[in-house]
Amino acid sequence: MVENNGDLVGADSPVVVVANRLPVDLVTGPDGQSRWQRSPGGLVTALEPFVAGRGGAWVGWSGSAGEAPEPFESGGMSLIPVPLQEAEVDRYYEGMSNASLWPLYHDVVEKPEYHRTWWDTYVQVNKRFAERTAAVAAEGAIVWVHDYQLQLVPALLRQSRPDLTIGFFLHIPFPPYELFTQLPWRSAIVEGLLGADLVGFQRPAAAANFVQLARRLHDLPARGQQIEYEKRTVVARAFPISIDVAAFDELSRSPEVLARAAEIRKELGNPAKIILGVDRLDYTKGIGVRLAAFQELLEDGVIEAADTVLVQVATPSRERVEHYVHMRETIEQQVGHINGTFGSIGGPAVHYFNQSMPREELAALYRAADVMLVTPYRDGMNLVAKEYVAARGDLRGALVLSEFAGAAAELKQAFLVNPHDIAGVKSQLVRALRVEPAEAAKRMRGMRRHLFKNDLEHWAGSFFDALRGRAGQPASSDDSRGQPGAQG
Ligand code: ADQ
Repeated sequence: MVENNGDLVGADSPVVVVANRLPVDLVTGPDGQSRWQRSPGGLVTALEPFVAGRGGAWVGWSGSAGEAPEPFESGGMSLIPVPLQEAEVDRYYEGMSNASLWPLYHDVVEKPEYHRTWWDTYVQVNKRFAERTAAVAAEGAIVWVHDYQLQLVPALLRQSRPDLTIGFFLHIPFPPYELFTQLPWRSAIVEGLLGADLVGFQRPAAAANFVQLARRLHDLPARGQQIEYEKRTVVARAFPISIDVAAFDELSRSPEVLARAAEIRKELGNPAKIILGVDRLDYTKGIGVRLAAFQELLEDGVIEAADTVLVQVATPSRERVEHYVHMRETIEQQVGHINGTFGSIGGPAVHYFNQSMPREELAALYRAADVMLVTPYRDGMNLVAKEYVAARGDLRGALVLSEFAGAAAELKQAFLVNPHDIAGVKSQLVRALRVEPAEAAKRMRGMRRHLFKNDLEHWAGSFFDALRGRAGQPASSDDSRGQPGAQG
């Protein structure tokens, strides 16, 4: 066991979150001084109440390569930076995480690359995260590890600290046996995850894929959501992530956001219909599909650029990974082609922004948009779809949503589409553009009712409850209540 160092910030933490990134970013203020600022992400908001104020710690990378800062206190939490050298960022993060695991777990939308040097670094970095965690976790602590960058941490941690209760949550999809097994290091990853007491996924189907892998690849006894492994029971089940629904609802009703929404409409030339896409610029998000559907509808004469515009906001992302550079060029060419053909002076058909936007501006865009287009080929959940619904307290607007987003299992009243079927995307988009207000309101009301019951606090709370329930005991039969096997 790694001995706790009493002098260390965060030593003896009863709750530890482990994630690739710390919940803060280093920003330089107007006075030229650098300081840590809480990251805008929803995950921080969701986990903070369970970590802060309980002497909890968060282990993660600061976001800059090189030497790591000393552990420090922030927002009631002890933050424990894990150092990553430039070459490790290349191999562990951009390589193994984002060019091997990311495409493999997203149905091989792009071809994953496998390199032994990337894998070796992934193992090395996972060890470092596990060591840091072991050094700060109190005896019998609860540890919650996040996402595909850290899949070996549960087993590494259990080796040195069998006293801990370990949970793992995968934010992205988990592929079926037939795809997963192409990974040269498939057994190591499955064994890494089996180090946890509770493995959480976005959808029941992903949990079922994992149970099946354990059974077929490792010949382990498994039933329903439970896998027997090394005299322990590992539970695999779905915990669909959500957003702070009430906060987004409130923000989108504020006079400032409503005024900005009206202004956006005006700035766009008061078109009859505004179609909106908001994504991280990623090949899994299907941005090209929606541009193609929009273009064909213009060509067919079903819609006219003079009264129907598409606004696409795409946050720059992973710009050092090759697939992303190529995709960005393709999308920008597509936008250029549509505007060259259908735009007019001062009146483009597609308004494309390769930028990140403040939440207030996003809320105003959601509020201004008649149709929200969310068309990923595969997505763990997709929070944008949930944000749009949360922003439509006026019960107007229509959501077109890919069946392959985790959110589709919950937002059943959306106009669901198969993003591989462009004719289907076109016809659902037209339906959404022409939906009667009464039907739109009925759909929106149903989706909002679901979201208000299943918000971010509910997600984090139910994971922590399930994890605490696993502390020092074999799984009870209650763990398998109401969780279907392979569907979803
Ligand atoms: P992501 O792939 O990043 O997350 P998503 O769930 O859609 O995808 O979340 C994106 C977030 O970024 C949203 O909150 C959105 O508002 C914000 N965002 C997007 N574009 C923006 C822009 N231009 N400016 C500012 N903000 C922008 C991964 C998985 C998802 C899973 C989440 C959470 O891939 O499937 O839902 O984790 O588990």
